[in-house]
Amino acid sequence: MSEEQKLQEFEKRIEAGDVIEPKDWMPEKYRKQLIRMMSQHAHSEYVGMLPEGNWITRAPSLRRKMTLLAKVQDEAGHGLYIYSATETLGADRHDLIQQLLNGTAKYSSIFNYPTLTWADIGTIGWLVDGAAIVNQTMLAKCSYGPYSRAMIRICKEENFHKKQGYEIIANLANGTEAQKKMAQDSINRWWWPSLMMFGPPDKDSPNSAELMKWKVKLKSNDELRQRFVDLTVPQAKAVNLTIPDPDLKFNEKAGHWEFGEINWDEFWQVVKGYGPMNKERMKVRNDAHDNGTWVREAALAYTKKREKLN
Ligand code: FAQ
Repeated sequence: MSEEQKLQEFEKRIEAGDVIEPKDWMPEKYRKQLIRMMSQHAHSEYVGMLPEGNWITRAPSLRRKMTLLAKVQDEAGHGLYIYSATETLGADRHDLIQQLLNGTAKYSSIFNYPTLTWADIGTIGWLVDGAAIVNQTMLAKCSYGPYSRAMIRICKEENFHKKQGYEIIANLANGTEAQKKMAQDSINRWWWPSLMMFGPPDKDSPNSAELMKWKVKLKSNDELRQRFVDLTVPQAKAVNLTIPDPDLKFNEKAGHWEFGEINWDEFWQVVKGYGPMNKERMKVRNDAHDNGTWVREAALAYTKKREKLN
């Protein structure tokens, strides 16, 4: 079969809703797009541990500390599932991690903002995990088997994360004036960066057309962003907190919440490495990697010893 015929067969399978598995023929560009997107996703889970990890020692109760520890560990697990899924496409996770550490790989812009108060831990669970769920529920139905299966489990865990975050925010919102103020301030700071998580507007998204053609993405950046806003505005109202957007209004006819202009200059600055916490995140990630060298060496020595014995 010629390459052209193979591509036609592949696209027919995609059209029919087939799931593509690692040993199936796939166009090189599909493989490359998946490695790009999945590795960025894995890096995001990995770096995403840092803003919250910051608060483990300062959690206000034992219950909150246990929950936060479990959540941060879950994020590490998500990174590992996705790095593994990326390896089914022929990528080597050591290369990918190296790209993250030397600053040549992208990861989600959201993790370059600081966690200034305890309320930020609630807001991250509610808004950031909430946005991740909207995006990843779609990816759980994507055309690449290992990625879609990883997403099913990840979404289940993210749902727990979202609930714990919303619970923190609801408690603060019903607490003292100072607590309510802290919750509101946190939402004011995280709302717009959360909308940016969905990526640039469709008209400026170079990868979307190809990803949608091959059913990696089933919905566009703007469609998912809108879904997130529609789901989240009523949740904010339910706990009497305000979304920091004077242009927010419900369009009865369309059945959607219309929202104001996103600051895309800020988004691109953060993506290019100039966000408030980019340098700090990379330093902490690199230090953790260096400090873990002895663990990797010990694990490798143990494996080699066992191989010799067998
Ligand atoms: N940040 O053409 P598009 C989480 C880049 S996981 C940084 O629209 P695409 C869990 C994009 O890579 C959060 N860069 O790209 C958690 C591309 O650059 P490239 C991560 C961004 O791929 C919660 C360029 O801009 N989730 O939160 C961003 O079609 C709490 C042009 O953009 C995923 O990764 C951004 N926000 O759509 C963990 C989900 N947006 O590669 C801890 C999987 C775009 O051409 C605590 N990924 N860029 O140089 C996706 O769904 C997609 O990749 C999008 C971007 C929607 C993120």
